[in-house]
Amino acid sequence: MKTVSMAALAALALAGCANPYPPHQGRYGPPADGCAAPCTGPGPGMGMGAGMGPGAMSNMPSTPPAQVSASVAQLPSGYQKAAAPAGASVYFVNLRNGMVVNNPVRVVFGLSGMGVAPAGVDKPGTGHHHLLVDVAAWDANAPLPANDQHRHFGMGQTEVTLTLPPGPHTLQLVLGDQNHIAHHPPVMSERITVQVR
Ligand SMILES: [Cu+2]
Repeated sequence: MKTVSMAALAALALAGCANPYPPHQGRYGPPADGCAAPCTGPGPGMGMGAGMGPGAMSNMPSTPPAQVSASVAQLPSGYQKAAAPAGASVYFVNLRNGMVVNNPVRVVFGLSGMGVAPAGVDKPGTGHHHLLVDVAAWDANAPLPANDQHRHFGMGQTEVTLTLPPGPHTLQLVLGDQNHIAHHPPVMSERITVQVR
């Protein structure tokens, strides 16, 4: 009984991962990266996820993924997008879907398989962080806008503390190249919802 239940959970998690993110679009869900974990809770390289198994997170409704355009290696302008190595991932170090948080909200960005470089620096295998707040759709083939909903960390910052209006807010991390364009394929985190008190 226990085995069946676990298998069913795993199948659900895998289905939830694979459907919204075809392999050419995203990279945070492949089974090799631990699909079942990042999709439902703790991602790679997190110390605080140990006590939060799938059971603890199962009560929290998952956040619908953002609509992301299918990434192309080369833009119509001829611009060659920066390549992301296989297995690269970006993730929230200290936040999980469904968390209740107080202002100001500290958001720590995690990155594995790539390095952080300031905007404007052309170095293969690097990028800078972008935090998308309440963004339901974005273009993987254009520079990310710069505004309160699309926050750039072009100095190479790996965390931010921000004040958000009370209520639910979605958060997603996207790595961008020196020109603020997502890599190919995009390196993006799970989209999560936090409840700000
Ligand atoms: Cu940027």
